[in-house]
Amino acid sequence: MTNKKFDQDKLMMDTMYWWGIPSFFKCNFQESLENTDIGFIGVPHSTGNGTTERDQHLGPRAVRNVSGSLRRVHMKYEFSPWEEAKVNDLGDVPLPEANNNEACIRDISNFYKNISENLIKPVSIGGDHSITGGILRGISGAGSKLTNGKPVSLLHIDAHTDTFDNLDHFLGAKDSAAHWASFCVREGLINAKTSIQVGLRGNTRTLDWLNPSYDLGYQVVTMDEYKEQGLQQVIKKIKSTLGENPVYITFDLDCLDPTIAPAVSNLEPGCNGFSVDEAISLIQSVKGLNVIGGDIVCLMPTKDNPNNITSMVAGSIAFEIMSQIAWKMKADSK
Ligand SMILES: [Mn+2]
Repeated sequence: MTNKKFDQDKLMMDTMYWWGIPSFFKCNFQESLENTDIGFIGVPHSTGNGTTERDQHLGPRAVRNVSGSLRRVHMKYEFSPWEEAKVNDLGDVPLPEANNNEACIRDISNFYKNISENLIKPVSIGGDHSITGGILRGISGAGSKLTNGKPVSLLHIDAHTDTFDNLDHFLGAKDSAAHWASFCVREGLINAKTSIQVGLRGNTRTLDWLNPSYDLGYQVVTMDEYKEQGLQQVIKKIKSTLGENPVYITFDLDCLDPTIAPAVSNLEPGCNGFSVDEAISLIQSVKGLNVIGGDIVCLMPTKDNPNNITSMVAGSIAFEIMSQIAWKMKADSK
């Protein structure tokens, strides 16, 4: 078989998720950090959220498995992100002390310091939501090359605030999935005043559950407020909040309606979550902004439907975040 024919055949087969080696989006897999603008990274961590079944470390593998079929062009922006940026699968963060949350967060942070040093914009697949704390310790704030030493403006789409300052620990985890959104503000990694939490919902355990977010200075749009104000108004609010700062997007899959994302760790079945269209539109608020990275968290593959719908949705969200970064690179190169 000639090389040309093989290349043509491969091009055809590469669109099948079940053919070949399952890297993220069938990207080139490399452990070296060379020649990379955007890096997909797996963070197989699940000891930062002990409230649920502990299967969130299986998330990266599940998204790798299905994401080959999501290697597509961006119809709305009319471009191919894969052609605008050098995008590679950089593998998984090694977490040899997997059952020790604090050790894992330290290891995640060290891994991502190296990512930032190499000016790679990471799109990470978790893992529970505590990974965001480790990632931001690596890539944001004083000394960060990716943010020029600044804290990030955070676009946080989630059913929960993750600012549970009142808890000393979360079933033993301190730098936990319930704490990261508060300690990152105190450590100068997130500028809360230019950050926004969107989609908080459900009947909570206490009436004052939003107070720590307000006290820290976050802009907050609960699901009830979203329904009152409408999508366009909230998009305006996101844009005006984030401003021209370096932006980080963190997407907790539990912000979605449980019917389209059943395999998440902290289901909120009491009221509707976002549709995929709404979630994608919220992410597209950052079009043209300096997005330095993002993550998708709380996937629980062992709870997924047989068609892997939650993993497919997680992959689609990862594609959207990556596309925002690639779009900005395209705009800047003109
Ligand atoms: Mn969360």
